[in-house]
Amino acid sequence: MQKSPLQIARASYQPKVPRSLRGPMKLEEGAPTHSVADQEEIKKLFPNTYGLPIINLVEGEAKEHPAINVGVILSGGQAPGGHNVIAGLFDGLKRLNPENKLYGFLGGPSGLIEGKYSELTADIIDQYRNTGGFDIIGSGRTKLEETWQFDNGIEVCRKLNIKAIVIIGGDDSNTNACVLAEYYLQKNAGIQVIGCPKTIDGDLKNEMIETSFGFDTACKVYSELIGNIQRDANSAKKYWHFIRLMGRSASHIALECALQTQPNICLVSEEVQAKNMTLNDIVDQIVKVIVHRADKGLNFGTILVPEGLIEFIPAMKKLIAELNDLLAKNAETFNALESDDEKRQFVKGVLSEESRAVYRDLPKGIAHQLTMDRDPHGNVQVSLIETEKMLIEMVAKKLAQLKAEGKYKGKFSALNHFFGYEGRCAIPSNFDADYCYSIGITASQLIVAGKTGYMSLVRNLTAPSDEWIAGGVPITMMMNMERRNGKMKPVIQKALVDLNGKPFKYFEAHRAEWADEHLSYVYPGPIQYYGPAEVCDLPTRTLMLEKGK
Ligand code: FBP
Repeated sequence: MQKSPLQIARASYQPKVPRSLRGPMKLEEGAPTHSVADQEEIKKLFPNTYGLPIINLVEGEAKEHPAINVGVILSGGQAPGGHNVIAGLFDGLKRLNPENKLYGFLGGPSGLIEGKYSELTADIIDQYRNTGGFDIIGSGRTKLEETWQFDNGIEVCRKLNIKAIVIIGGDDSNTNACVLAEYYLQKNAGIQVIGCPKTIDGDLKNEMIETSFGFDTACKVYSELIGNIQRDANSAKKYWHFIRLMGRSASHIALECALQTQPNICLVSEEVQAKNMTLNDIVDQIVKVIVHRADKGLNFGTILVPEGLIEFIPAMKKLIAELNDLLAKNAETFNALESDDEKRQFVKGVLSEESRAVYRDLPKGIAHQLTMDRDPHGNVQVSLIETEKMLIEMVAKKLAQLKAEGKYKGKFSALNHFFGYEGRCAIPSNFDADYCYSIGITASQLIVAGKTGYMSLVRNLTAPSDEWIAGGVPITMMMNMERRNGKMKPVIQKALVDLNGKPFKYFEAHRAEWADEHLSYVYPGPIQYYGPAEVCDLPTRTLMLEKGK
């Protein structure tokens, strides 16, 4: 297979790991933990995995370990670094006992249920070290929630003599990991389950998990592209670029990209919700900046739009919640309707009066997208909703009105972009390559120590990698009860942008200056893999600001 010079060079990159992971290790246990909310309910649902202590890995003595077989699953959307988690897990297991075996379940969680797997040998692992993508075994979004699925998993694991499963996924997949761990303990199945924090969205973070892997690389890729667009905008001086960024509900990606590139406008969904803004308020806010810049002869600019925006406009949020419930309850009737118009009429008939009015006023395309299939976790597929195009349409209309009233003399020519899939499989940055490899080694240690219901944890990430702290956090500690598919369910609490947090505060303090005529664009350029640490190893601005750096 032909490889690029960078692919060849990256194959021999040795990820940096914390000092504690370099030699033999031992586990130190802290105090018992509690879930972030709804403690009584979570405790009742997870009697065996609730309240476990936090674990730290420290240097220890070499010990002999009997050989074990482990299975690994990649779950959900791709995120740079997934292959390195698997490589770290593989190397960690082989170091503990060269007879240890690692099996990869193919195509995501369904591989476990259907018994589709392949053994991951050294030859295979070597081809995927420090590469982007999840293609080593593939990924999928099947939700593990039914007893028959768990029981199939037991049979498959027994056949392969698998003692532990590692699930690499986001908040929903790690919730599943915990449900599975609890079930296997209740059944005395002898199968441990360990989770790993993956998602470019950056919303799987909390007191213990400082960031999910993939966020760093994806944001750097998008920021490079945004920087390039800003330089183009500043050269041609004729387009407004509306750039929608992936990230599902939370605006972490948009905010991080704004911190890296200093665009003229960046919308933050969490702020829209907190200020109870309507779609019209958002349009007015954009128009104000465009008119102001036009007055100074600047008919160009950049606007970052988080993909989850629409869900955070309070009236829209209410509408989506109603749609989620009614689609879950009336799935059969709804799906039996043939035309889009019939579906629209049906929906209008069952919505509350307030939501009906919002639904009726939406552009048809957006209204249709809101009733399309949910993902297996019941989420609206926001990556399919073209919010940036809707905003361009609405802004153009408003500017035309202002022009007619003599209040706007500029020229508005807009281009739309959506950056998401471009960054999910990029070659992991040094940060993600090192972080993921360390997460993988840590998972191998949690497994041989017999732990289950834990997430592999590496923290202190703004310090040099030498000083990172590895260990495990009980997944139940991150849980609360939320409404999903019309029912209350235990789930890992999603981290949204904290409007009192330092990254948002920094953005808030500078955005007026970035919006104005003073050209403050920053051009981050491509990810650098080789060179000085201050260019190549820096974590995200979000993480640095959160840690007061
Ligand atoms: P995960 O939450 O599974 O990590 O997925 C992240 C993500 O890229 C979101 O940002 C996006 O909304 C979604 O996946 C897109 O899903 P799909 O890959 O199914 O199109």
